[in-house]
Amino acid sequence: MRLEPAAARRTNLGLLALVPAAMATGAAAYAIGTRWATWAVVAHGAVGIGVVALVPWKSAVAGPALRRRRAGYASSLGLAALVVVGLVTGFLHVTGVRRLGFGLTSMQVHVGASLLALPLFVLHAVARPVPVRRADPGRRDLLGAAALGAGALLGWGAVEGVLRLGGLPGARRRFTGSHERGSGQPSAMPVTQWLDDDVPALDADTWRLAVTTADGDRRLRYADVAVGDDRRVATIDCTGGWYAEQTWEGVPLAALLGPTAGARSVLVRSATGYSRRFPVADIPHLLLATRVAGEPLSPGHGFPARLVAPGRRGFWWVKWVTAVELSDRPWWWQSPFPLT
Ligand code: HEM
Ligand code: HEM
Ligand SMILES: Nc1nc2c(c(=O)[nH]1)N[C@H]1C(S)=C(S)[C@@H](COP(=O)(O)O)O[C@H]1N2
Ligand SMILES: [Mo]
Repeated sequence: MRLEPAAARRTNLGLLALVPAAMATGAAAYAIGTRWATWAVVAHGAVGIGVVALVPWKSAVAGPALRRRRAGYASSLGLAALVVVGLVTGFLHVTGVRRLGFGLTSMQVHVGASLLALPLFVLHAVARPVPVRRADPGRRDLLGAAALGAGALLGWGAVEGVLRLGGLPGARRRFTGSHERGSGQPSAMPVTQWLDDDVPALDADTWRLAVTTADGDRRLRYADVAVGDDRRVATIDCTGGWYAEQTWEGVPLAALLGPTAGARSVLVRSATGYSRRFPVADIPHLLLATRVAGEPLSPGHGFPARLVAPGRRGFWWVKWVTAVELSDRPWWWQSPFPLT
């Protein structure tokens, strides 16, 4: 099939809109831990299916172009390969294939391939520019965009329908898209690090928790912290694509920190150097847990103490905590996603 130039242009423009929209909605689905995530997840699914819908048209553009071997065609093929890997792993995750082997989850490969595709996408769109005529989109451009939008939403609904009718595990994913793993049974819950942290072997006798407030510094021992018996049922939801509900037990951060007047954020640091900064308004919801399901934390899950941050995604739940400090920096003074 050979496309008329206007249809080829519409196809490329469609991808020019959809791929950045996929990146943005994917990132939002990652950043949001509350019910609002639903919107990002549904929009992301629909946008992703919109990309799939354009595959036949884009193939018709790319086929003849490939035979011309224009400069940069190899990088375009690399882009196509990464997008295909991203699409396949997106659907694998959704249908419930969580692990791919080599210690990788479908979701990790999905995000990894998509992020690698981003620079190639920018290069490609710059090297093969398509003029965007703002003034007068033609009737067929508008019809095409409307058909693509409707098809994408219908396609998303169809995927969800198939998951439910087929009784597939994907029908039971949380509003973030995550699958349940090890609720009420922490030993069955995955041990997950954001990037490259190793599980440290910390000794309860030598471990200290540094607490910094307006009144100065205190250093607490394990026994001082382990007396905390506040219980919270809360769901940890990893961006790697799993979640678990557990009963966590420990000391409320509010009790450790006392009055917060004058402070704007609290920094929670790990023995590994990993840290997250929270707005002071979060403090009433935060718990420094020493136990889960009635047992001390395992080393993998954060022994001696880890943060429980209900309503926030897993990467906020700092493990192996060694310091909590009130500070006058705003909480957003940090990378939106951890860098280690
Ligand atoms: C998922 C995103 C995309 C993929 C996987 C993709 C892939 C490809 C491939 C494999 C080719 C053929 C090899 C080549 O000539 O480089 C190609 C050609 C082309 N692409 Fe893309 N592309 C994507 C998005 C875009 C976008 C956003 C634009 C422009 C806004 C665009 C414009 C073009 C143009 C103009 C050609 C050359 C057509 C010709 O020479 O006849 N592509 N694309
Ligand atoms: C080129 C970029 C991307 C494309 C084309 C894409 C496409 C897709 C597709 C087709 C699905 C399956 C949707 C469904 O059937 O409901 C999916 C799922 C998902 N993607 Fe992406 N994606 C991209 C980038 C990203 C990025 C950058 C992130 C995160 C930072 C991300 C996070 C997710 C999540 C969390 C799901 C699961 C959603 C659910 O369970 O419904 N994606 N993606
Ligand atoms: N110090 C430290 N804490 C961390 C991480 C990390 O890499 N280092 N990963 C976070 C991420 S991404 C998640 S999902 C949870 C996982 O907790 P779990 O291993 O107890 O399941 O820990 C969080 N706390
Ligand atoms: Mo995570």
